[in-house]
Amino acid sequence: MCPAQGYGRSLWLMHGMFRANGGCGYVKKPDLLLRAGSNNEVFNPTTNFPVKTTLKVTLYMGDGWDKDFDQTHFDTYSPPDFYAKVGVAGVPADEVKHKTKTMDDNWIPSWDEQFEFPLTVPELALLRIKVLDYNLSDKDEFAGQTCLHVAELRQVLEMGASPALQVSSQ
Ligand SMILES: [Ca+2]
Repeated sequence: MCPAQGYGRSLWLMHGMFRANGGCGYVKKPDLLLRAGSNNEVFNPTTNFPVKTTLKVTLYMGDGWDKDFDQTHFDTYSPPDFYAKVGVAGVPADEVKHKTKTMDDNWIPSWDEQFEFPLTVPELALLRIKVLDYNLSDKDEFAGQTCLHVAELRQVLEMGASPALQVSSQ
């Protein structure tokens, strides 16, 4: 994760979007944005499409903060209390956010939690993972984030289930 604080939400989404296609800077528009319908209508993101695929995200653990940050960077007298926000940005129907539990006083949090995102337009979906340090009386502190193009995630077949995408946090 890149601890670049100060990046706005839209800038991070752009960053994730253009990381696709090998990061060459060119990402082809998905076909659904290029095709016109039978009555020459264009794609309408607010249309309710059926669920096309379900993105399953397992957040196992996070590591590396103790090497990149000073021991007192997050909490002065104890290790940080990390939790992660996991969400999808895309068409309105697909925009869902989840949150892991907070791992108190631990530089290497092991959340081991799974979240499911039913996606109606996976072609336009970006997976966003953000880690914060929980603080009881103060504002939670940003610790890192990443944004991934769902269409480029590796597809795995699970026994007895429909095709699903699976990633682990980086
Ligand atoms: Ca804290």
